[in-house]
Amino acid sequence: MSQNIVVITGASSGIGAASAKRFASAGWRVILLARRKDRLQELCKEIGESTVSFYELDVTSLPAVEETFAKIYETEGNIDLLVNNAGGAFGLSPAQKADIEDWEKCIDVNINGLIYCTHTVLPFMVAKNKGHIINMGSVAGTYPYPGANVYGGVKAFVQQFSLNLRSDLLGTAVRVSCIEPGLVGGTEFSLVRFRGDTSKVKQVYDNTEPLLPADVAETIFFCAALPPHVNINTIELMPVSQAFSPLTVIKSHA
Ligand code: 8X3
Repeated sequence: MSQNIVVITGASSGIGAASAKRFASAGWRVILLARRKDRLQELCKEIGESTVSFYELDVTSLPAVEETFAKIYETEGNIDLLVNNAGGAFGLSPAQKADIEDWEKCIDVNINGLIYCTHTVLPFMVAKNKGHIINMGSVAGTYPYPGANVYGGVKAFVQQFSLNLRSDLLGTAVRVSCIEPGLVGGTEFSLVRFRGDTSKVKQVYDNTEPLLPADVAETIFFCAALPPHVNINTIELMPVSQAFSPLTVIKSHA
């Protein structure tokens, strides 16, 4: 039987890197995509260069995405699984104070990057009648919270886009899943969100036990490893230490 091939975007750290390790440990061939070449090189060395290779890629450039996937198909012959993991949040300001550049960046990486990769691989997967796309959503796509504004909006897009892909792909054997984690520690998510302000990052994770990248990677692997007739549409996961707040009402002063 031929080796399964997974392509992971945003693979240089956090959930992407943990997923690379999880799939490699199960005997998959892993292709890493990200912007930071030095990190990708390190990860390749760590996992083992016979199992893993990488391409430097900014997913927000459609020509670069198309060129990179063309190279992958030429070299590898096939992609069994695409994990659309690249994404992130930029800032946590209330909407009325947010930078428009942060919103644009958020839309660019979380939506454009994801649809560019998806649009590029889908025709190949449908032609083979085989393949799986796993998109990284977030609890922010379902539950609003102060400061999430556009980040919550793009993750709601990822959730609904994933379900809509299922509608279009009905009648094919191509699978689509959306994984929606809550608080995940051990990633650069908050460091990016707070522009490197480590004291703010510390406040988010201090004295709590968040999910770890390996927990999310295990969930992604679970979806991929199920028999081909099973499609996980959506999985939402949170640490036990996280739950919902009540709706808030402001009382006027008497
Ligand atoms: C990250 C989860 O809760 O920090 O997507 O928005 S959360």
